[in-house]
Formats: sequence, structure tokens, C-alpha cells
Amino acid sequence: MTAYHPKNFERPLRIPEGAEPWNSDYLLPNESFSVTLQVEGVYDFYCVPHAHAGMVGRIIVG
Ligand SMILES: [Cu+2]
Repeated sequence: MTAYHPKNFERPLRIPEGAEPWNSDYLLPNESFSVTLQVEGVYDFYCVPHAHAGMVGRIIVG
């Protein structure tokens, strides 16, 4: 999963100002990825190969 952030393929900023963007890259079935969100706010993220099919998500911290 990949944060909406200009550092990730020039996507628009859709995480809090000052928050670190993340990009898990591709994951195989038994692989995992974790991120710790330190800044309160709304984080929108997407799946690089499936965003066009609606595979997106939102995390609210705080
Ligand atoms: Cu996907």
C-alpha cells in the first residue's frame, strides 16, 4: 500500500502535513508491511496496481 503523497509517483498530498509517506512496494501472499503513523490526521492510501479499480483506503489517527 502506498500513501497519497507527491514523493510517491507525484500523487496529490492526502496525508497530514509533515507526516512521512510510505510505499510498501509489491507484496507477495506471505509478506507483510507495517507503518507507524506519528502525526494525527487523515491518511489516504492506495494500491499501485489496483487504484484504478478502487483499491484505496483511509486511516484516521487521533
Ligand atoms: Cu491491490
